Order: sequence, then structure tokens, then C-alpha cells
Amino acid sequence: MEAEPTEGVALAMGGTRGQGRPMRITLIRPNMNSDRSTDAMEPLVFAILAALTPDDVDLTLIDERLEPIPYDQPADLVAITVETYNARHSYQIAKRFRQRGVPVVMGGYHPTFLPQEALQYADAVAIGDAENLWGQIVQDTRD
Ligand code: B12
Repeated sequence: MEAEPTEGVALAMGGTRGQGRPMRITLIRPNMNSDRSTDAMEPLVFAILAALTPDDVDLTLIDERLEPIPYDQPADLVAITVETYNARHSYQIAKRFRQRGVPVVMGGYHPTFLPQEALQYADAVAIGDAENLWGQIVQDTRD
């Protein structure tokens, strides 16, 4: 399905949640390079999205500066926070999950500036701040 992005979620997703278990969302903050850091500060977007996520969702936070991406971990949705300097890498990450059938939503500076570009690599793009969007994204994934 294609849609013109407006402010908000640009593309609706079909639900993928199985019956009788919590929905699993993996939130990824991609690294800028292949180095690992030992002292990276947690991205603020993790705290914001975690606070906005309903309690019954099993949320995994992955900061690739600190740890590898668990490509094989089951997920109903992968959410990636994308900045311009890690956009190309983010698209590669998205491709690997989508090849497994896991839907991917992108948000952050880069998809907000270039939603049509991001939509080539994601099932949905969040334009602007998460506060008014994340609940809808979680619900779209459930439905
Ligand atoms: C703090 C900060 C840092 C800190 C990060 C600390 C940390 N905890 O990780 C440090 C100093 C490490 C840093 C480093 C760099 N930074 Co910096 N940083 C910032 C700054 C000042 C604030 C970012 C922030 O935390 N914002 C608060 C959070 C909550 O906002 P947010 O991430 O945008 O998320 C909101 C929305 O975008 C959206 N959203 C974001 N992701 C997602 C995902 C989904 C799924 C959804 C639904 C929504 C969503 O919802 C969130 C809540 O509303 C911004 C400038 C600014 N004023 O925003 C620059 C900024 C992000 N940095 C920038 C850059 C370029 C860098 C560096 C590459 C600089 C360099 N040359 O080294 C490095 C990268 C280092 C690395 N290894 O990754 C640029 C990015 C530009 C771009 N187009 O991508 C910015 C915008 C500054 C600028 N104006 O140029 N940075």
C-alpha cells in the first residue's frame, strides 16, 4: 500500500501479533560506524518511547553503539530511530528484518526530513515527534 506522507504516520501497517502472547517490539538505535562504545549515554528517545509503550508490550531496546542487533530475535515490529549519518545503515538493518517478514517503522530526524526516501525501506514512517504517534503505531501493529 502506498500513501502520501503527511504529518504523522505515513503508512498503516497490518497487525502481526500472534494470539495469547505479548506483542514484541524491538527499538533500535543504529550505530554510526562499526566501533562499540563502553560509555554511550542512553538515547533520550528510548526513554520517551518506553514511557509511551503500553505495559503489556514486550519492548527490547537495542543501542548498537553498545551491543549487536539481534536479527534472529522474534519481533512483531522493529522501530528504528534514524539520523542522517546512520540512515544508510538503518536501511540495511530494515532490509534484513523485512526479509524475515517483520514490519519496520522509522522515525527521527532523517525520516522526518525525507519521508519518501525512508518509505522505500520501511513499512511506515513517523514524521515528527513520537508523543502523538507511538500509541497509534502500537495499535496498528496489534490490529
Ligand atoms: C544529545 C545529542 C547528541 C548526543 C547523544 C547523547 C545520547 N544520549 O545518545 C551526542 C553528543 C553523543 C551526539 C553525537 C552526535 N550527534 Co547529536 N545531537 C544531540 C541533540 C542535541 C539532541 C538529541 C536528542 O536527544 N533529542 C531528544 C530526543 C528525544 O529527540 P529525537 O531523538 O529527535 O526523537 C524524537 C523524534 O525525532 C521522534 N523519533 C525519533 N526516533 C523515532 C523513532 C520512532 C519509531 C518514532 C515513532 C519516533 C521517533 O520522537 C522522539 C520524541 O519526540 C541533537 C540536536 C537537537 N536539538 O535535537 C543533535 C543531533 C541529533 N546530532 C547530530 C549529529 C550530526 C551528531 C554526530 C554525528 C556529530 C558528530 N559529527 O560526531 C554524533 C553522532 C555520534 C554517534 N556515534 O552516533 C545531528 C543529526 C542531524 C541529522 N540530520 O541526522 C543533530 C540533529 C544536531 C544537528 N542539528 O546537526 N549528539
